[in-house]
Amino acid sequence: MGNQGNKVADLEQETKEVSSKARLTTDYGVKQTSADDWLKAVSQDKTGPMLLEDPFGREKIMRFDHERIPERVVHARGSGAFGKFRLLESAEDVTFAPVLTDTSRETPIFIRFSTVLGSRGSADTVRDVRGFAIKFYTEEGNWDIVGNDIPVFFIQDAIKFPDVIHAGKPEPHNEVPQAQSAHNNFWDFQFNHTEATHMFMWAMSDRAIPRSYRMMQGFGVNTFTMLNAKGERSFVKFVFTPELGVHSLVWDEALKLAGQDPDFHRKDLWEAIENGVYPKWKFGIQVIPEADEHKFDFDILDATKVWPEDILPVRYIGEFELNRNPDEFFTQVEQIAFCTSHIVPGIGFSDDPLLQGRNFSYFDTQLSRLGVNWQELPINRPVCPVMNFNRDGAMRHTISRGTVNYWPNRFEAVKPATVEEGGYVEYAEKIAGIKARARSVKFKEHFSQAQLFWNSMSPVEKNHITNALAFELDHCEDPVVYGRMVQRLADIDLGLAQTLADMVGGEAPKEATRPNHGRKAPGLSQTEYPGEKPTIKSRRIAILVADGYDPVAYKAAYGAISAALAIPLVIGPRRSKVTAAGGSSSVQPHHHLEGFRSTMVDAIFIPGGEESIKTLAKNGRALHWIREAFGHLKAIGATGEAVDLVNKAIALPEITVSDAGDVHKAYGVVTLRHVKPESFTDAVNIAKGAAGFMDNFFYAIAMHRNWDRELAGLHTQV
Ligand code: HDD
Repeated sequence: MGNQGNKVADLEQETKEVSSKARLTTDYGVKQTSADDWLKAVSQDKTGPMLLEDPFGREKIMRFDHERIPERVVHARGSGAFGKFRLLESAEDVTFAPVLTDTSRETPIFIRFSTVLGSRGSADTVRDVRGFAIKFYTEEGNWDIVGNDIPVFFIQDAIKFPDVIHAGKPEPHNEVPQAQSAHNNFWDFQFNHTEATHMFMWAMSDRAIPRSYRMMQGFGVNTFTMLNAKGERSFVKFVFTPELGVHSLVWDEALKLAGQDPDFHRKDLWEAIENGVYPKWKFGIQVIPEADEHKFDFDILDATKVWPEDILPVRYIGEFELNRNPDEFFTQVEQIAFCTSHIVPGIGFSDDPLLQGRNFSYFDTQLSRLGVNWQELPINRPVCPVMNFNRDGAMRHTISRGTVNYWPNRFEAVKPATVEEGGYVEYAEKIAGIKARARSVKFKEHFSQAQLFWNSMSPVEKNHITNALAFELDHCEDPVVYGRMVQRLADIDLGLAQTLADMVGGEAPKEATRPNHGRKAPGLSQTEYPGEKPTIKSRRIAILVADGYDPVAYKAAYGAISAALAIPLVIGPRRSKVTAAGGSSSVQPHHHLEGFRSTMVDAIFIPGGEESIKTLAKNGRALHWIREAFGHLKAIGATGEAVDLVNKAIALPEITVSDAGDVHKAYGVVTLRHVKPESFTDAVNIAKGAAGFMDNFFYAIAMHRNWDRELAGLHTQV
C-alpha cells in the first residue's frame, strides 16, 4: 500500500474490532451481564419501577441522547473514501512543495464528496453543485483542497456567502424546499447578483446531476499561489479529471432516483471500491507566472471566472485513486474537517477575496461542529509530528509531557523550525492600497464567460440547460422572479431567453441585452471527457428474466459482463428461483421488477426464451422498465424472442427489428434475433464472434447514453 499505509496505520491505533470475541462493557470498562433490561424492583408477577441507580441504563440512554453533532451548515450530505496520490511529473519549476516535486512519494488522501444545499438525510441525485474535498496527509502536514465539481462560484467576495446559501436553502417561513434550487429565493438571488450568472449556467448544466461521484471533474475553484526554490511565484488553479470520463444522469432519472434510491451516489462509490474498480483522476494544474497577473481580460483572482484552457492549458502532473472504504461513517466521513487555510510550504494563498474569507470560515465552523480539539480526531490528525503549546480545551486528547507550555522557555523546548528544517515562510509580497469595501475593476464584468460557457456547449447540453431552466423557473411562483430571470437570460443568448419566456411565462425579450461575442473555449463541455477509453467497467447492467429464459444467452451475457468488471444484476418477476428453458438450470434473481427500477442501472439485457418473453410481455412493469430505460437514453440489448418484447415496448419504426439475422443496431438498441437456445456456436456469437452482439452492446453502454436518440426526439415518444 506504500505510503498510503501511513494514514491507515495511524488510524489503526484507534480502531477497535467489533467481533464475537469482544464482551459488552460500559464506557468505563466494566463488563455488563445484561444488555436488554433496565435495573428494576421486580418480582415473579410484577414488573416494578425502574431504578435510577442503574449506571448501565443511564449511560446507554445518555450516550444515545447526545449522538448527534451539528451537521455541516452547507455540504451536509456526503460520503467519502481513502486513497493515494502519486506524482508523475515534478512541478519543481513552479513549487518546492515535496508533495508536488518528489515523484517517488505516495501521499495518503481522503476525499469527501457532497451536495451543497440539502441536509444530511437528503437525496444524492438532486440538482446541485457537488463538493470535491481532498485531504492530503503529506509528510509536511495536512494539505486540503476544498473544491467542487464546477470550476466557478456564485459570488466573488466571501461576505456574500451567507446570503447565497440562505437564498438557496429552504425558505425561512416554511422550510421548503429541501435540497432544491428550484424556488423563488434562489432565483431572486441569482437575478440580484449579476456575478452569479456564469455559475448558474453551470448549475443548470448536466454537471449538477452527475451519474456518479466517480465520473465528475474536480476543481480547486479558487486561485492559489506556488513558490519555487528560486523564489519565483505563480498563480495556480487545480483541476482533476476522472479516468471514467464526465457523465451525468438525465433529469427525469435524477428526479426519480431521489425517491427510489436516495443513497444512489453513496452506494455507487462504495460498490465500486468494494469490487476493486478503484476510481481514478488525473491531477492537473493551470499556472500563471506572477508577472502575467494582469495580462488577461478577466481578473485571475475572481472565482466566478474560469481560466480558459486555450490560453491556459491544464498540465496534468499526477494522479490519485480511491481504494479503501471507511471503516465507520461517523468517525471518518462525518468528522473529517477541511480547511482551505491548510496548505504546506511551497503553496500559498492569493488575494482571491473568496478564498481569503474561506480561510476564516472553515476553521471557525469546525469549532462549532467538532470543538476546539478537532484536529486531534483520528481522521484529521496529520501523519507527521505535531508539537506546539496550544493546550487544553474540551476533549483534549494529547498528553504532553514536560514542565513548560510557553515559548521562549529556558529549555529551548519546541523551538520554531528554520526554513532549512521545513518551516513555512510567507512570501514577502508588497501590499499597498486604500482601505475600502470594494473589488478591482475587472471583477465588474459578469456576462462574458456566461456566454463563453453557453457557446461551448453541444446541442444536447444546450437542450438540457434550457430544460433545467424551464423546470426551475416553473417552480418559482412569483412572476417577478421568473419574469426578471427571463430578461436576464437575454444577457447570454436571445434564443434561450425567448424559449424560456414561452415555457415559463414572462415577457419575451425582443433583442439581446448585449451582443454575444461568439467565442468558445475548450474544456467547458463535458462531452470533451468521454473517458480515457471506452469501458463498461463498474457499470450496472440488468438482465431481465422469467421462467423459461434462454440459458445460453443468459450465461454468455452474465459471463461477459462480469469479465468486463461490470455488474450484472438479474431481475425477475420475483426474487425466488427462476428456471431456464428446458429446466436444466435456474437462477435466483438479485431483485424483482417492483423492488428495483431501471433508473438504478446503466443498461438492460434481455435474453430470449419463449416462455420467459411471454411472461414479461404481459407484465406492465417489465415493459415500463424497457420504455423507461429507452427514455433515459440507455443501451438496451436483446436476443432471440426478446427482440419481440423490445419491439412491443418501443413500437417506433426507427427501432423496430423485423427479421434481421445479424446484429441490428438502432439508436443504442442492439439486438440479435436468430439465436437457438443451447447452441454453443450461438453462445460464442453472443459473447464475441462474427456477429459481435456483445461487443456492440458493450460499446453502446460505454458511450454512456445514446444522444442521437434524444436529438431525433425518440426518447419522449414511448
Ligand atoms: Fe465552502 C464546506 C467547497 C465557498 C464556507 N465548502 C464546503 C465543502 C466543500 C466546499 C467541498 C465540504 C467539505 C467537506 O466535505 O467537509 N466552498 C466550496 C467551494 C467554494 C466555497 C469550492 C468556492 C470557491 N464556503 C465557501 C465560502 C464560505 C464557505 C465563500 C464562507 C465564507 N464551506 C463553508 C463552511 C463549510 C463549507 C461553512 C461547511 C462545513 C465545513 O465548511 O467544514 O465553512
